[in-house]
Amino acid sequence: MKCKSIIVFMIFSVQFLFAESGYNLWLRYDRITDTQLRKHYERTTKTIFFSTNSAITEAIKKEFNIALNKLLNQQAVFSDKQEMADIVCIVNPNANLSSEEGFSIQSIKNSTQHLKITITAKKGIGLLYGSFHFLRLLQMHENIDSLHITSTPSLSIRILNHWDNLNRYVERGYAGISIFNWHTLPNYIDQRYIDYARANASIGINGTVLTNVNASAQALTHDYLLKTKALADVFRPYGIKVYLTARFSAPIEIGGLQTADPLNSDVQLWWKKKADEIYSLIPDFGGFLVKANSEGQPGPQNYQRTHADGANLLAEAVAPYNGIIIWRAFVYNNETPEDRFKQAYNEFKPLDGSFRTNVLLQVKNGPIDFQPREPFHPLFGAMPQTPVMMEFQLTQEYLGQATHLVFEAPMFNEVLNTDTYIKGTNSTVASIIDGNLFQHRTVNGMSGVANIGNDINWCGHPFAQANWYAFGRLAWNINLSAEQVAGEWIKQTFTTNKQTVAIIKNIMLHSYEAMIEYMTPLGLHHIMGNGHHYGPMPWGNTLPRTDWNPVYYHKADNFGIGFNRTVTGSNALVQYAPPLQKQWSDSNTCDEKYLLWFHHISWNHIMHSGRNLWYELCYKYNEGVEKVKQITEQWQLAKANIDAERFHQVEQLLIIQLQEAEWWRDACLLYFQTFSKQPFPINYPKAKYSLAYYQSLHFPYAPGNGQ
Ligand code: GCW
Repeated sequence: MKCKSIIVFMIFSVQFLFAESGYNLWLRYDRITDTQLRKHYERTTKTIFFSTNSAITEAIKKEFNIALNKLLNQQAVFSDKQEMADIVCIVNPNANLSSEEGFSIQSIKNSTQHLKITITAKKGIGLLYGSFHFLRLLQMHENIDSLHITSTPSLSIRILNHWDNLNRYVERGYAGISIFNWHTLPNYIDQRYIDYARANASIGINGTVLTNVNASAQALTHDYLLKTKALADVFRPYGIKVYLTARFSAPIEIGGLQTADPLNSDVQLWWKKKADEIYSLIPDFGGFLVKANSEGQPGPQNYQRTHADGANLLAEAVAPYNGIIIWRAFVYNNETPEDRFKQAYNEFKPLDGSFRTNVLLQVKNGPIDFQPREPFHPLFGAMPQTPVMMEFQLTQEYLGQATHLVFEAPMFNEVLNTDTYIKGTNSTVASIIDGNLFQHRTVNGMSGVANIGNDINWCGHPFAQANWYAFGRLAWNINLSAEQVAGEWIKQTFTTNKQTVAIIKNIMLHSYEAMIEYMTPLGLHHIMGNGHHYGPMPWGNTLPRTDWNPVYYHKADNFGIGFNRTVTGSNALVQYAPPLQKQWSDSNTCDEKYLLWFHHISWNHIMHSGRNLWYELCYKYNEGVEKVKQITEQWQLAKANIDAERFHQVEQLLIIQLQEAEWWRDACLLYFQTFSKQPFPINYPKAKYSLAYYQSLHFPYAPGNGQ
């Protein structure tokens, strides 16, 4: 009996050991089974030399240890003899690189045909990025015999925004609670903090905002700053700076002042002292991220001051320490009955030129709010004198949260590659945020609203990790294609098997368009359930504010559907450069993917396909559902080369996704049909339930919405 139970126990523990929880993300370093390749890599990585020693080089050594052990079953050996070493890591301040974070990797064969890899950087941090790059090549089973790589980041600030509250609740978080355990900090350092830093550093992320933009002043109290310092100390060897959100009313709430007026000298002094205190603990503190006068947050407008007054107040305080202020442009507390689309532009454009040089303006990719597809935000290009940062949302608040497989890199590409025409052709959004178009070459950046929580696999859906990965890689190299990023991620996360990589890549690259089609095709937007933002609710709600009501956005009536933002409507189009205005203001030349963003279109309008709008809508919604079906089938083909645990997780999630894609299609179309009054196409799949049923549905519990 005893013996039997020991055997059973052993079987379980072996299974447990080899189960793939997803915890290791893309730093999985799966053992290389191709003997020839492994032997070659082993020979090339036997000894490693470092020209310098620092906390960063220690971090690199640890990573080599982990990686070589797992990939090759080889201990990393560090040698102090450069000539003898196989991998030579050199810090050379005079290296021919345009950035202190950049690196070069060269492989050279010596006279005896022995391969030597040299990684060079101006500083330790560049070596860290170069080493991670090299390890990525090994993980992807790349040929390393003739490497001639030089790489420098496109952007200087590559930063995650955590919408994490101090009580570990994550606003719009779908992967558990916050990984930052403020209760046990500063004394308890969770291994997870180190693994988080490793993961970020491996893709070039160099900053993290630890706290929610809906901020608590408590984060700025001394006790909490000690906790932040503990995290900063863990992250520093990985090149990651910490930032906090600043609640504008903090001088009142924790400073005992009567006002937070940015022009008040006591307020100014309070922030200066706060900055002194922070920097005495964390000398490389990044700065503050601020959401002000938006969705009920306090801000300078409470004192009849401008956003620039507010931003400059904080910028002044952190300037002596080279800190920065990231001021968000996501504002819509405007009570005048103006199209919400226009508000950020209207408030911020006049302030161009009035921000201190250490202020960056952070703008969401589109003008409304992280909808499945938005045209780019017209503030990109509108403020030449201000460095404008991109804010993407990795947590899929409006993109199926953590149950839908949606790879966001195609969306990042789409937005970044769009031509704004603001300075003639080739004025892409990318060229604005990377500082090339308006010469903001020293500070520029990109933020990703993190999709990270304490779920074992960090992001909830096994594929959601890919959005974190893609964000980091694109912030490093803004020109990477979704396809390239997907390929890299799959090989490191799932398998290097060519066929399976191709299958999964195909799934990922089609997932974004599929989701748009089954949720909000042809430029529909903001028709989701209110509050939790999950599932369809085009019929609207009874909330007092019109801009919280889906019917405000789709404006369906007996004539047609869509928001008229042309000159005969809200004229939001005037915020774009003339060539785009021209193209988008004519419903015949407007890209159909944006049609209902800009036009109220007749149900009988003939689309490029030859179908009328109603039929096109039916077609698109169903096409989205069909694409999910295809994805589900394709996933089965990947089974042979994927670990059973993650295969099954995704398999189950795809079933939910398919049901919900059908839910979106049927609920939206039944509702819109009450206006179009046209039949469904012949042989169209019959809705499972009636409109009344969908309308009476008590929405399933969805996380991320509430304290
Ligand atoms: O999309 C909305 C979210 C809010 C969020 C806000 C913002 C942090 O629903 O939860 O608040 O955007 O970006 O500030």
